[in-house]
Amino acid sequence: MTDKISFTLDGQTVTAAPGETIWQVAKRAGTVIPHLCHKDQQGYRSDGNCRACMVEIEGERVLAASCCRAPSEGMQVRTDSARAETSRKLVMELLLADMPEREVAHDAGAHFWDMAEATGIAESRFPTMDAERIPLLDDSHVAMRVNLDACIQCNLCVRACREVQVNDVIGMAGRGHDAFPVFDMADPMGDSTCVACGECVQACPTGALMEASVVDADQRGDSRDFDAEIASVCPFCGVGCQVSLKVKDGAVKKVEGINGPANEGRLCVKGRFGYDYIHHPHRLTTPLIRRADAPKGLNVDPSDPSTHFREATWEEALDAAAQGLARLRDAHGGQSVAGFGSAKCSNEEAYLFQKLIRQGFGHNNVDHCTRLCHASSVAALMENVGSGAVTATFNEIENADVAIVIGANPVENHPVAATFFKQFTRRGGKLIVMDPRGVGLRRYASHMLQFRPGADVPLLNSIMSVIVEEGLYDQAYIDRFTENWEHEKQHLAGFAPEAVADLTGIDAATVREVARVFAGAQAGMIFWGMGISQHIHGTDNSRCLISLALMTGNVGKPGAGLHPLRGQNNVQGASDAGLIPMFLPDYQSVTDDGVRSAFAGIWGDDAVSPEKGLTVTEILDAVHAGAIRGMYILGENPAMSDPDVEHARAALAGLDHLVVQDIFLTETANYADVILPAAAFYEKTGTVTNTNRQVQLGRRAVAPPGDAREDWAITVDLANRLGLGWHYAHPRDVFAEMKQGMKSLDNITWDRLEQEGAVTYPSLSPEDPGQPIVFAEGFPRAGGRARFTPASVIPPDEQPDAEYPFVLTTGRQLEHWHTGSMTRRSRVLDAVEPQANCSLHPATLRKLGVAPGGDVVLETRRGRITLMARSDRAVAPDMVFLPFAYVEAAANILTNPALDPYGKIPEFKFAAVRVSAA
Ligand SMILES: Nc1nc2c(c(=O)[nH]1)N[C@H]1C(S)=C(S)[C@@H](COP(=O)(O)OP(=O)(O)OC[C@H]3O[C@@H](n4cnc5c(=O)[nH]c(N)nc54)[C@H](O)[C@@H]3O)O[C@H]1N2
Ligand SMILES: Nc1nc2c(c(=O)[nH]1)N[C@H]1C(S)=C(S)[C@@H](COP(=O)(O)OP(=O)(O)OC[C@H]3O[C@@H](n4cnc5c(=O)[nH]c(N)nc54)[C@H](O)[C@@H]3O)O[C@H]1N2
Ligand SMILES: [Mo]
Repeated sequence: MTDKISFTLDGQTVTAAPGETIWQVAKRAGTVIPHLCHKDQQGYRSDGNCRACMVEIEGERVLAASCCRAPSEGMQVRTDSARAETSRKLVMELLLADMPEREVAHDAGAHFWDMAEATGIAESRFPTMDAERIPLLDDSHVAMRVNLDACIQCNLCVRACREVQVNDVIGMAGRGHDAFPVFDMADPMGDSTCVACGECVQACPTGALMEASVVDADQRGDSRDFDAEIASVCPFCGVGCQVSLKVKDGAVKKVEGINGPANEGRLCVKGRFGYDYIHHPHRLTTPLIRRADAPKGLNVDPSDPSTHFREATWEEALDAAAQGLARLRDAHGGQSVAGFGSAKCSNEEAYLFQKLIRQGFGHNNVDHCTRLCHASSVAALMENVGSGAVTATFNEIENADVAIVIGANPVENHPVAATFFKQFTRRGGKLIVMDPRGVGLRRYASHMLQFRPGADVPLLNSIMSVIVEEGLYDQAYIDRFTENWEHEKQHLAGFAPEAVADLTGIDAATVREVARVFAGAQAGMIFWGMGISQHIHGTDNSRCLISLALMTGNVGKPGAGLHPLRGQNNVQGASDAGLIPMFLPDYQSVTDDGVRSAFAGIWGDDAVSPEKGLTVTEILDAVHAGAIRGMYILGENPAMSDPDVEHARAALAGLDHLVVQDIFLTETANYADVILPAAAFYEKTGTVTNTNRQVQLGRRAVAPPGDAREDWAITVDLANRLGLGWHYAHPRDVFAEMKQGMKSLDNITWDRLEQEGAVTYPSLSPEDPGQPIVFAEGFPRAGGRARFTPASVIPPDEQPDAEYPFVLTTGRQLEHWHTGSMTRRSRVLDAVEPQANCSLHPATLRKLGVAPGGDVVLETRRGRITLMARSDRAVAPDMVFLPFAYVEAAANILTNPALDPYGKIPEFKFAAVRVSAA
């Protein structure tokens, strides 16, 4: 089957790989055969319906559609025969008759016009379509326009929606010439269940479906009217979708997905339509210094900071920022200053930030949002696997037959990864979803375990106890690659599913079945998210997942692996780069003398302290205790994201000196003494590392507004004002230095990234695109063995009681990013989800006497908020789901700051709450 096929194409001998179509071979050979219903992007099935790509095959009576015809040995194919050309012309003429003229086209830059030209057709002899029969303009969606007079029924939008993104919103209704795309049954697009990924818009070859931003009031535009096209990486989540930015007049006009290793051309609503936050009038454009008499508090209007801040030159602001920190260092010691770095910035920026704190202040009090995120997962992975990163890319699900998704909601939070998960189920893969909420993936799940929140350890232990009881484990794998199995086995004996069903809410038969399905997999993957990590027993939760993978031998082979879905676009990279209080870059312990002396060699001094630093939440506690008096905060918004924000805000207010470097005047910046305006991601160059360990290059596409500057350059200037004598002219210089101390970057160079866009680490040679799967030959631990660490049941810190009878769980929504600083300033995203909201079960709302859309009061031991309540059957009757993006009803006024002892992560996913009608 692997044999190449030889055939002739227009008289030339060419070869095809098995499965290749004539169209693909022709393209490789330099002949682009006209095509409309065929999309040259991975994931699109050829349909062969438009007949624009017909070729002649010798000996065959009828012409063949080259996009879906595979060549056979010795076949003689002509793209240039008179018959083929005449046929393609006829098709184009017929289609042209159905389209508005190019002068008045919805999209004068549509792919269709190129193809008409390539076919040699400028006008049609045929009568135009009867306008009466065409559905009217549908402008019901904020982000997209539907103009079906340009529809050629090619069906690409249906395939985009159903087969690529697997959303099943678009279908064709009507017959023959009167068949048109419809949304759901026949809703206007804006009222349908469309999630606005825009895949259909990207696929449409004619402009029948278009970005609203490209057309004017008369529905005319030109998608190719841009000045430059720049390849970069989406700045939102850890999937790391590669994008092409179309820039016009210095602004991003439109975004398209390109073929990155993670996204294969796909995007979600934030990546495609959420880019415009960078052009929002609230952008910080000038350095700001607090007015002497301005009180610190949440009191600054981001559209007019002049009440509390005055504009300053960069010189003045950098001097003030550095002198304030240096004064504290000199008066109280370096320990009195701490830093929060950013997972929204590049690897180079993260690296420089941790270097500034370590070198400039002689200690390790530097951390970032990973602490609130996968810190517990990383703690468990480091402990038991020897490495914190994923063992396999999420795309490996292609080779799996079973997958578990637990405590993660990828349809909303990693939407492009979710498209691959959904496709996996369409191919027959078994998907086991475990979540207290009926998350979007449940529609695709073979097993949906909607269990009690906080009961992950008993649930996972009961699954593993069945695997032990029924002898379904992989003894050969366990013997060869693990340690502590006997102990784990004994421990699990106490967790028969019948014994823990009351705790988990899942009946024993279901648990047994799930255990058999997962243990029976040829290759199984485990994906997890914040539902696992954000608990006081988050490390135990992850230990269970690691044990489950190990006992079934599901690590280190295709289609198998452990994959904590990383959150921020660069949280993997920021952690790798050393924005962690116990680790220098590449997770090398600050307590290790050899490691410190290696960095002393690279940095030219022995500034690194051998003492582990404080974590995010410990730093804020230390501010309250008076031990920390100054902070440098880069691209984080703890005044919204920290658990117990009243405590965090009081800490920020109590600092003697706070420097905030952000793109907006955030809630955190409200407490700043100096605000440094930064360039946003699309305004700078740098590398980022996604959840798949793929290091990718972001390229500057537009200039930053006003005097805003790239983060790395600001940090360098501050370092030099602190006396550090740094010389970096470009992020590439920083990257070169990082490579000296980071083996993970071996074989990855800036030049390679410029050429290839992405390289996965580890990369074994200068040619190796990187290893999607690691640990086939053992683990980076003593003896090459991974470890089973048994986990016992620890209940959540704050149980519901008579006073606070509900369980509060917090998380995310598709359209908003964390604290809302970016997405609430994006026109489309804010229009789709404009109002603070929480979700309750309809029966609960009825009992409370609140109509869906009415207001409720949520109260915990820490505070209260009032906001709109949605009715949602996916939420258990005794739970409230609350997103944390809305300052006017900030979730973290309510959440419990109790910490996991290993990862030091707070229990964002469980608090006791009282709910009442407002
Ligand atoms: N749209 C959007 N996407 C994002 C982000 C965003 O802000 N907005 N943020 C990014 C970041 S940094 C991160 S870390 C990721 C997070 O991505 P996810 O991990 O998917 O995030 P969450 O919505 O916080 O929580 C996931 C799930 O945990 C479930 N859960 C709650 N309690 C429990 C429990 O006790 N056990 C289990 N097993 N599950 C429970 C919730 O019901 C929820 O469905 O998303 C990234 N992507
Ligand atoms: N209740 C609750 N709270 C949570 C969580 C939860 O599930 N529930 N999840 C936690 C998790 S997983 C995370 S990761 C944290 C996230 O917490 P944060 O990291 O504090 O949240 P973001 O809103 O992402 O903050 C990023 C900041 O970076 C700025 N920014 C964006 N781009 C740039 C840039 O290029 N340069 C600079 N200098 N700044 C930039 C943005 O304006 C924003 O202010 O929240 C945590 N808090
Ligand atoms: Mo996160």
